[in-house]
Amino acid sequence: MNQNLTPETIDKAIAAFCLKGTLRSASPYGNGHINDTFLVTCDLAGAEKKYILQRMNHSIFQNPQALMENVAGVTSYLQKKIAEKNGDPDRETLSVIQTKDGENYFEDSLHNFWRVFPFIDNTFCLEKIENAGDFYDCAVAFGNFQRQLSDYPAETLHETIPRFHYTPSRFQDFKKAVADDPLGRAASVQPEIDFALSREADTRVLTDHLEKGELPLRVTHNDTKLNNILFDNETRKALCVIDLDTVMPGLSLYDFGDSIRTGANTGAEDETDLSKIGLDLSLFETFTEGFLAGCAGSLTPLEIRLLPMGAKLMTYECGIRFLADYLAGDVYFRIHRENHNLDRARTQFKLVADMEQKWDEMTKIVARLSKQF
Ligand code: ADP
Ligand code: GN1
Ligand code: MG
Repeated sequence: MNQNLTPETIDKAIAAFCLKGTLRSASPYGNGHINDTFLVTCDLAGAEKKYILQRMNHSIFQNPQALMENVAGVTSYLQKKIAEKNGDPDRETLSVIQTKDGENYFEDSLHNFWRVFPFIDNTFCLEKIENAGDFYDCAVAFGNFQRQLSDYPAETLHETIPRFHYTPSRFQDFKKAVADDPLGRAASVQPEIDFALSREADTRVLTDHLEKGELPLRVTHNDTKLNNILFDNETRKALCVIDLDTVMPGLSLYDFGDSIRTGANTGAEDETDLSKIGLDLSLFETFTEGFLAGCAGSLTPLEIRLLPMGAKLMTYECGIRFLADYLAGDVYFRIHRENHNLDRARTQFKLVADMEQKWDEMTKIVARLSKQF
């Protein structure tokens, strides 16, 4: 359990929400890097009723009220869309549980910010792709998520983390972390720093197209890693897109790229044996096919052509974010061991290097599949 959170603090937070039944237990849950997540189990007339309680990461999300306005707006919109298509709005999207005061979140006396979602039962999360069919479903689900939100009033969305995927700013932040080097770590990671610096020109490719008006700004998820999708235990189908904290205007290529980064990697994000890291071209193809199907013809020819760049840039960007955080003293991403963020940065850079080796194949796959859509 997070050191700063006592059972009393957690119980007080739970008591603020309109939950059904009497509280039985609350225990840490999931593998997210950002929020503190708890599975809350209540007893309702002998049956179990479960919820997800989260303490939002307030230093990362500086305006929890704006964040929850986004999440409440997007989830109620999705609920309507899913119901119109005779889907199950209770399982195919999150919904926000209100506090007893009718708010979307609860601020406690210690300045912690809490929210509750219904636990979507009989589901599982994947940390690694076990078969291509799962990855295809994931791609359709993320593509479909983007399409479902294509007519969402984007101007009502708050930017929960400014310039979240604006890679040129991430690059400047990275250079600042190298220059500041508060723990004197930079000298020991010079090859990784050089790898990142030598690819500066890439950082501007997508944003230049965006600024010239050549790429459309869409409502995107922006954090489409594999474990942000719940799969149905019974059907093994991708059921629900979760972790909606960064739903904001963005590029379709961000969502495509972040899924390739996490799902088409032959190894784990924090693998220490770099020989296990690489791009699985067959999974790249599977995801591309599913994403194009999920977006159902809504991507422009330039978006499609840039899909390999989306994959490379999201991987590179994540790598410089991990390395910057390692240099800064691990203040952003939760770590579970020494050098965890450095290990994560190394896998991302190895994956980028492998994509560069496989660039022609990636481009050919996209060109071939684009003819079908
Ligand atoms: P983080 O921002 O820290 O990644 P997430 O919102 O992704 O937090 O939640 C962390 C994990 O908790 C998810 O990967 C998933 O396993 C689980 N989870 C989150 N919300 C739900 C839910 N409503 N039902 C079931 N599991 C959930
Ligand atoms: C974080 O919240 P989570 O664990 O799904 C991060 C992503 C990174 C990812 C790297 C809000 O995602 O941007 O790509 O870690 N989320 C935020 O694993 O910074
Ligand atoms: Mg998550």
